[in-house]
Amino acid sequence: MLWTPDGWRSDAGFDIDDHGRIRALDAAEPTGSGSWILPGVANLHSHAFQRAMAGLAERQTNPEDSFWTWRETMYRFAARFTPELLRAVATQLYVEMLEAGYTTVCEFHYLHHAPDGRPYDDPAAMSRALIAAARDAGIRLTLLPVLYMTGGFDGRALGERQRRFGHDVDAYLRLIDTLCEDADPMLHVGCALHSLRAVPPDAMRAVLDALPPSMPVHLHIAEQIGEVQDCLALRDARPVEWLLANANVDSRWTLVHATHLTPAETQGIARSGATVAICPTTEANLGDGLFPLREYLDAGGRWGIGSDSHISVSPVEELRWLEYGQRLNTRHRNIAVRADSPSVGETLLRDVVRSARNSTGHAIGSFVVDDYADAVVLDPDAPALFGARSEDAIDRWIFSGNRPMVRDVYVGGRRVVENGLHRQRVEVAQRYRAAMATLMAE
Ligand code: NGQ
Ligand code: ZN
Repeated sequence: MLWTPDGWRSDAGFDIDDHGRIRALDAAEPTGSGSWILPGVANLHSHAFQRAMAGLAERQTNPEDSFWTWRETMYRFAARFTPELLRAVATQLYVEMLEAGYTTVCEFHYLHHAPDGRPYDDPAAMSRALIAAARDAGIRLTLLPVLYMTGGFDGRALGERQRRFGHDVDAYLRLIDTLCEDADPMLHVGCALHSLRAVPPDAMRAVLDALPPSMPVHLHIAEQIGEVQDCLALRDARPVEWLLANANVDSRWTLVHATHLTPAETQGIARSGATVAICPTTEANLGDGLFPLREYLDAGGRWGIGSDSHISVSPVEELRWLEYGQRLNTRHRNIAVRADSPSVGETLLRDVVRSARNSTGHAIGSFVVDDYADAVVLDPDAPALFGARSEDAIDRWIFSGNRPMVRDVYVGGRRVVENGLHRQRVEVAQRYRAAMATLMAE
């Protein structure tokens, strides 16, 4: 059974071309084998290196521990990475993503230079480590090199630990140009502005004017109350309010952590056609706050999910906690539904697949002709799926138990996960173990 934009189809299978794009759905290989086949999920937000510090920031450092003290711990850890270590950690992460059902990742990459801030001999060395990791794992990549220029809204210089993130506009555009030369069906290059506090307005305009108008643009927008207050103090507007007034925000934009919104901002994002990247497990872990999901859905807004700091690598957990956060907050059940879509799981997954193309720049998302055949096959032998019917299969996947139900994963028609296991998981984990020994030794 194939989950298409028209619902489940038992008569369909893929006919794909040499690049792994769907040529027809009326299909060579029938898929009616009792398996539930879903589109692969796009992970809209990742900082790959943070996978290696999952579980290492859960000890109190200060009675006032917050996002900002977590960030200090994260910066200390970030300082240890070389291109080789980044490649080993990212490959492990991408293998885990594929096993969980993510088939594309947007890598929001700001660890560009050596720890003292000097560019590597190859200024793209860290980006190339991520590209190599994605290729080794077989995941589709949207690489988003990040522009990071200032340490706050007041334009202060980067702190010592932030130096390896920095570029001026020209060097940044050169990096994008260099990376675009490597683009292929598995690699799309986009633009990321770290946040309004890290990119001055004139630099933002210069970069957006210089880049191709179709290129995806991602940025962290309003994760913390503190940054909303700073933005109000220095730009006389809240972050989303400022962005909507000062940039041509449209469907090429992805706003990450649009957590703190007024009703007018919620409406404004929805009207703009931008995508919000919600990262429920990281936002919970960092104590950010809750995205106003119901209001945003009512306004017709687009959104997708990201695993961000990778304290969890599972689309199931992101979607489950997105819904549960709303239930806890409103003391009601079944929040993410629509009049014509009473299943929470289906409503969530339908929105996620709909945002994939704009946000990643890849022809992906749904099982339709011309999209890549990126697919997740659920395991018909998983007890949680016994007796499943088309109307409850997706709800069972998202809301039932903790045993992974992903059996096989295909990227561009190529099987990379078989019986729940990535083909290279053993070798990749060995390299990760060695990398972790080095990272923990320092
Ligand atoms: C990041 N992470 O860039 O890794 C950020 C923290 C910041 C999240 N926002 C750093 N979750 O925003 O300054
Ligand atoms: Zn982030």
